[in-house]
Amino acid sequence: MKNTLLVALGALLVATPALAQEKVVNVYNWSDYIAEDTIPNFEAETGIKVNYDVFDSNELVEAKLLAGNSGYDVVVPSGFFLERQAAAGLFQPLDKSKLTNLGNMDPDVMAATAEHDPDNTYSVDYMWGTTGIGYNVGMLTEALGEDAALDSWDLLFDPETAAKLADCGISVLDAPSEIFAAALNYLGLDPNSESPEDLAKAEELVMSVRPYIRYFNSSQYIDDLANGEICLAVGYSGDVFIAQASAAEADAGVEIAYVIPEEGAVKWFDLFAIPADAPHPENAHAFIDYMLRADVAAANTNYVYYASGNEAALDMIDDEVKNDPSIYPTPEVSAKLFTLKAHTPDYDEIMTEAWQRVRAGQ
Ligand code: SPD
Repeated sequence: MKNTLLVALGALLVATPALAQEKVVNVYNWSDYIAEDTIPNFEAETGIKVNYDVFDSNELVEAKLLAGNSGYDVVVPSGFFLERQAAAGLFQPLDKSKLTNLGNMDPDVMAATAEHDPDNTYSVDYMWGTTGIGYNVGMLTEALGEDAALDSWDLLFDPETAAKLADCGISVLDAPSEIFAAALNYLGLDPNSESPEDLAKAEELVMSVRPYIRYFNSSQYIDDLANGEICLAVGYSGDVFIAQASAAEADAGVEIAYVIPEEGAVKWFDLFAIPADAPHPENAHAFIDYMLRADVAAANTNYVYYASGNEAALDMIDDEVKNDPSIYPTPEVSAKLFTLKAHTPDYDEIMTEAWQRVRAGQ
């Protein structure tokens, strides 16, 4: 009798996950990507406790999702990774009836993210941005001279220029798809090329400046730029602005700038999605819906300086953020931006090998 009851109870829990759900949501988001009070406000409003983990690379999220049983309810990969993750069945379709704030989204952003996720079946945009160059204005002027052009990928990819910056410190994102895409674009090749010959040319270019690169990391550069430990970082737009704001606050004479180089740069979208095996899908929807509220989306963008995918938030986004062309690029600059497509497994393999050689410098 006791056993029958236990089995029946177990079956009920499996059949009705919503009933069984604890008031918990496990979120895995990029580091430095949310306002300080967003999580406490959500918890106070909903009674749902947020376990919040951070990552600084798409590869890390993908590895966790592929391993399965990540325990995460909400993850935030970029579109060009989500594209193949969705195809591999790693997400559950969003239940749009539970996303009451979906109507706040910018239709242009929805159309752009539908290129990665047709009909936005599995995902909705959080923020978007570019991968460009952050630099210390004083240090670069001193190393390169007053008249040096500070708006070109030459700063990284021209060996003569990079050599002059080696002492003050260059950092590069540990993000092979993005760095090789920037290199291909600089060489006048298709940034989405999967040709091994093109990859070899991109590798050769990055290798030519490898001796001048101090490190590869996708988050350390924020503090290092702000403190004057490095003078140039290939980085994500908002992260460079965070460095800029903390340098200004420290008032120690460090001035940081961000540039979308004239040759063009990657534009990416980071998307909320719910893993297929998420333990708390109801709470995941509640969390995503909260993040889609106009006031919440505006507060996050005002704090981290990335463009919001939320159109209704625009009125509440600070003028200095929404009028900054490095955050919300003008149509002229936008025309130079390009998006990335998911790589095939075969290309991924040779690209990863090439990246290991670049990192090792041999
Ligand atoms: N600190 C937040 C960084 C967000 C970066 N998103 C990266 C997208 C990669 N293409």
